[in-house]
Amino acid sequence: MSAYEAIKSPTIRSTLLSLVASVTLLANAPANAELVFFDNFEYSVGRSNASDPTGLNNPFTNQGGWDRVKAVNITGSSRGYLYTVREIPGYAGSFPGRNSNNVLAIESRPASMGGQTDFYLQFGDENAPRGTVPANVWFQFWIYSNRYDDPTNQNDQLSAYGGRFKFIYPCNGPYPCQQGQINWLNTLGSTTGEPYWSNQDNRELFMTTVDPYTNMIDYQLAPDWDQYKIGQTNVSENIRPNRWTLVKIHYDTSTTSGAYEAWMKPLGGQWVKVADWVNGQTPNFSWTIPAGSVGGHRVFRMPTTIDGPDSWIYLDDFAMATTEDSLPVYDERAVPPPSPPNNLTVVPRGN
Ligand SMILES: [Ca+2]
Ligand SMILES: [Ca+2]
Ligand SMILES: [Ca+2]
Repeated sequence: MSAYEAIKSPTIRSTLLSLVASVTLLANAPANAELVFFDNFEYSVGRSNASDPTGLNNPFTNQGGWDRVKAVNITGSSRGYLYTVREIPGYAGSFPGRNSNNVLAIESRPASMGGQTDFYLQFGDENAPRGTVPANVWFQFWIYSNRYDDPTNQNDQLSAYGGRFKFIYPCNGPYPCQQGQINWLNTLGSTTGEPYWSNQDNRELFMTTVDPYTNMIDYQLAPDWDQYKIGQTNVSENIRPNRWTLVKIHYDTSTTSGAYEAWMKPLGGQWVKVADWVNGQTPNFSWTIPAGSVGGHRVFRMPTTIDGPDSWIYLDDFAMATTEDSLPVYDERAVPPPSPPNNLTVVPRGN
């Protein structure tokens, strides 16, 4: 159940209020420090279903805690599928989420179905409280971009990407989100954004952030027409094909001084800070939020519109929190390299 759903229920709301009362007694814990939303995708959604035209009553909403879904296999449209899987074609390892047997599949078909996608999981809605998506918000999820060439051509998943597409799309009103209703747009794609624009390989994914109405974010070393596409300030790590990557994102629009930071960690590897855009700290950068726009959002959708080649992206353990410390921590051990055998006898091949 999502936080927003909880607020709509009087019984749970009173329970929550008493919990809040208890929490405020804990002197060292900020009362608002919490994991706001978490979905481990441990439920079953098929790829061929289309049995819920409302998008309001399906396993994503009933078990995953989302508020609405739109996808070909749920509502009938358009050009994208959202489902859960227990196996990924071409991948033999275990899943990286906690006790994970299921992951989310985000299958985008703009190329084979003739146009950009329009599909999403939605948290909150346009009438939910401001701050349903917190002003100072942390996201974290495991992500896997599949490139699998099936020898039998039954399960080819040869993902590739356009330069940039919406991934986490928040709003304070109806979609498409209007100016003044959106403080940031989280985007993925093959381009690395400002300041480097360094990647040309459309099989690789990088994370960028866009100021959708180009009136707040200014990377001052870029031309004005490009100043609002802030990308990876470190391009040594990214969401590589056929590898689980843990992604952590921080946006802070709780004051007039905006901030965007992001980190990536390969399964078994180390965190790398890949984006560092903090007003007042990052050189040659300003993000000034109009007073009327300071705050969080009422809703977000993921991913909405994707154009370009077809792609298959998998997610596990999607989390949204008000503090970094509230996010799940993974202490997965890197698989040790195999020890060289020391008891073999070399036997020349005969004849
Ligand atoms: Ca899972
Ligand atoms: Ca093939
Ligand atoms: Ca400028």
